[in-house]
Amino acid sequence: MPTVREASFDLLRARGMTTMFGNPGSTELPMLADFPADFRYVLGLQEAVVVGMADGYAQASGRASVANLHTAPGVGNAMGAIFNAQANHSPVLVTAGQQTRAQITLQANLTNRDAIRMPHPLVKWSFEPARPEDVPLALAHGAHLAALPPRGPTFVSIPMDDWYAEVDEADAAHAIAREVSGRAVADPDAVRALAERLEAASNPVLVAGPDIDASGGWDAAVALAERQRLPVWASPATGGARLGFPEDHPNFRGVLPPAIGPVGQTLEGHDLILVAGSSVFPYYPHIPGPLLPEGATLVAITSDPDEAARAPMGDAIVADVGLTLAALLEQVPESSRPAPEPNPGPQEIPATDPLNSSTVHTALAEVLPEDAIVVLESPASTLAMRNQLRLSRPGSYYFSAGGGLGFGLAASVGVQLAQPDRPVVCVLGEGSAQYAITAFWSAVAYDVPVTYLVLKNSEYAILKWFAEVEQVSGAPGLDLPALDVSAVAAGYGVSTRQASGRDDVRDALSTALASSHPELVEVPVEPGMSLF
Ligand SMILES: Cc1ncc(C[n+]2csc(CCOP(=O)(O)OP(=O)(O)O)c2C)c(N)n1
Repeated sequence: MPTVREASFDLLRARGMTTMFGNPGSTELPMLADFPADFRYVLGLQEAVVVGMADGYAQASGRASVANLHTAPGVGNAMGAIFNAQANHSPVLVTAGQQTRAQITLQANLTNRDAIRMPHPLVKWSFEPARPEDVPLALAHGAHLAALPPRGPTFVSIPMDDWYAEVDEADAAHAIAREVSGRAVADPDAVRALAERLEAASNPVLVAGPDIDASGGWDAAVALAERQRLPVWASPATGGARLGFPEDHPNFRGVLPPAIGPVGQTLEGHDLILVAGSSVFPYYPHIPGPLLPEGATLVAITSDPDEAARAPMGDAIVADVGLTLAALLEQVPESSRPAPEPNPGPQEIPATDPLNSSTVHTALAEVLPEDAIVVLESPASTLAMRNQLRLSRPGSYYFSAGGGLGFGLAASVGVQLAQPDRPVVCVLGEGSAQYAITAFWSAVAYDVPVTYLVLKNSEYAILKWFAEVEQVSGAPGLDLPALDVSAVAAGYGVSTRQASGRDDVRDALSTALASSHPELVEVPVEPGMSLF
C-alpha cells in the first residue's frame, strides 16, 4: 500500500503542482524526506515570502500553487501574505506541519493548538484531517477548492507522523485522478437582458477589472469595447491585482480613482456602467458622494458571489468573466455610436533633479521589452507607472489588491519562475522592499533573473499624502533616512547599480534587463506623489 507521502506527491504531480514553496521546520521534515527528483523546492527565508512567491507563481501560471509552512509561527508570519492572496483571487494551497498526533492533546512544543481556526478568515477552507490516511483527500480538496471561483487560498494542517501512514491504493487513485472544473456560464436570459440594456444605452462605459485577465477574457473585452464603441476605465488601482484591458488602446481612458465621490464624478454622463471582473469598487480612502452619477445604472460581471452580494449599488451576474464577455459579445451588434475620443497617451513630464518617479517610468518605458511583465509595489508612483507604461498585453502586470506590503518583491520571484521566457521587472519603493526583503536571497539562490527597480525617496510618501487627505498633522514615523536597499540586496548576492540621471536610469535598466541573473537598479527620486 502506498504511504500518505507517496500518494500526496502523486496527487500534486497529477495536478501539475511540482514547484513547492516553503520554509521547513522539524514538523515538515517527514514530508520532505527523499524529496522526489521531479519536484522543485523553492526556499523562502520567511513565511510571508514563501506565500508571496506562491501567490505570484499561481497567478502567473494560472493554476494552484503550494506553499508549505512551519506550524503555528510559520502560519502567523504568513498571514499578511495570505490576506493578499485572498484579495488577489490567487489559488494557493497552504499547508503547515503539526505536532505528531500522540503529542497534540498534551500540547507538546510547537503544537498548532487551533490549527483550523488560525488562518481564518483569510482562507476559503481550513482543515486538519481526522485520520492520517485522509491527508491526500484533504490536499485534493484544498487544491480543487483554491482553484474554483472565487479563487483563493485554502489551508491544510498535517500532523508530522501522518506522512508514514498507509493509504488504500484504490481510494488514493480516485483522489489523484479527479478533475474538477468551475468555469460557470451565465444564465443566457441574463446575458440577453444585459445585451439589450447595452444596446439601448446612449452612453455606456466599461470598467475593466483584474479578473478579465485571470479568466482569459482579454480578447473578448477588447472586442466588446470595439464593437459597442465603449470607452474603458481600469478599475481603481487599489484593487487592480492585474490589468483588464490594454492601456495603449484608443478606447482606454485611464485608471478610475479609488474613492466613492470621485468614481461617481469620473463616470458622469454615462447611463450604463458595465463592470467586468472587479468588485464594485475597491474604494479607499473614504471620500463620500453619490455612488452613481445621476441617471446611471450599473451591471457587474464577477465570478465571486461575495463581490456580487456586497456591492452597494447596481445589478450583478455571477459567472466566469471571460465566458460571459464572450457570450455578451455574441449578442450585441456593431454599434452606431460614435467611437470614443482617442486616448491622448502618456503626458510628458519634465526631468527634475533628483528625478521624479514619472520620469523614471518614462525611462523604463523606453527599454521595457514588449513581452515584459511588471510587478509593482511603489505606492506613491503607482499611477505614474500605469500612465507612463501603458502595459497592453495580458498577464503583464501584478499588484497586491489587498494592499499589504511585501507582495511585490516576493511575488516577482514566483512570477518569473512561472514565466521563465518573459522578462520580469519589479518596481519597488524602498519602504515596501523591507516587508519581503529576504526574497532577494531566493532570487539569487534560484538564479531568477528579475530586474528590480527601487525608487528611493527616503520617506513613506503615500502616507504623507494620506495624512493630508485625513487632515492629520505631526504623525511620526513617515521618514526613512539612510535606508540603503542596494547594500542590503548586495548582501543577499544581487548585482546592484545606482543611477540618478534619466539617461543613466535608462542605460542601467537596459543592462539589467539584458542580464540572465537578478539585478537591481536604485534611483534616488523626489519625495511626494507622482500621478502622471
Ligand atoms: C503590511 C503593511 N504595513 C504597512 C502598510 C502601510 N503602508 C502603505 S504604503 C506605505 C509606505 C511604503 O513606502 P515606500 O515603499 O517607500 O513607498 P512610497 O509611499 O514612498 O512610494 C506603508 C508603510 C501596508 N500597506 N502594509
